[in-house]
Amino acid sequence: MSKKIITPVKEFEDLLTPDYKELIADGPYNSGPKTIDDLGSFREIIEPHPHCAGCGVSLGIRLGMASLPSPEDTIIIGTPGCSYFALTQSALNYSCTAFGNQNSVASGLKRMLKIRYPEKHKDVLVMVGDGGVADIGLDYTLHSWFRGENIATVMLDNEVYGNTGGQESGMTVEGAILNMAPTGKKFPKIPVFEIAKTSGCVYTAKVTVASPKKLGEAIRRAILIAREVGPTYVQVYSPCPTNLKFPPSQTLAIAKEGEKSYYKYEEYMTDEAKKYLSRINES
Ligand SMILES: Cc1ncc(C[n+]2csc(CCOP(=O)(O)OP(=O)(O)O)c2C)c(N)n1
Ligand SMILES: [Mg+2]
Repeated sequence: MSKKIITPVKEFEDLLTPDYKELIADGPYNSGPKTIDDLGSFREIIEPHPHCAGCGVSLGIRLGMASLPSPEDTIIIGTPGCSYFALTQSALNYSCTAFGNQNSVASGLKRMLKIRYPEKHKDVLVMVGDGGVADIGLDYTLHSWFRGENIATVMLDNEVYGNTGGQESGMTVEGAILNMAPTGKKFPKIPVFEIAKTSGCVYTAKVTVASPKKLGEAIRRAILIAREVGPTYVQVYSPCPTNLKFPPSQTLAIAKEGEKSYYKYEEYMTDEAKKYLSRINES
């Protein structure tokens, strides 16, 4: 893959918006490696993007994009949901699948990339919503973990089907009342994080958008470990002001509250994953 991921057709160059020109000239990797500390000093997404004010998902995506170990050699696989909108407006390789199908598509793609580029790591990162992982895509997600596929899966957990107006997902908290769940969710959040550990994931982390450094480190580790050890999973609490009906200015405060109560930071890795990490960190 080339660092020139978005190359406009010559005839259209002049017609591009200044934002788009900036994304090409100063994207997340065209001008050297970027980290979360550099966010705000480079263009990682075209604005205005169609996310609601205070969107936790778009923040999670921005932080994730600034944490990729090799952005130019990464392809992000998504699925319908709010995340689609930011990911299609970034300067990264991205492909959207049929809803729920993401880990199957990612598995095939990763296998193909290993054959096509045996001498290089090509990272396949699944980045989708809670409905995509925990509901409609759960079967395909689990089976990619059972098979030990070398892919990293990130769930942007806004605890709702945000994109379709507020249905409950398996990750919605018990009792939550949503636009299209007016009598309240009847059962607790599905323990996908725990399931990941017992389904073949060699690295898992639970983080929130209120702790950017932890989030960035988790995604970086998940991608690195997935290269050689096995499937990895990161669950990111990304609160949704529109559907959960809190003021957009409160997203970080709500995420922070979650971090202190039911969304505490957790990280798990197998001994093999630990050894791999220390080996590559030393070299
Ligand atoms: C096969 C299929 N079923 C249903 C839909 C409709 N659909 C699109 S997005 C979505 C919900 C997405 O929820 P989630 O994965 O939590 O992402 P969010 O929008 O909350 O970020 C649904 C049900 C679809 N596009 N395809
Ligand atoms: Mg959701």
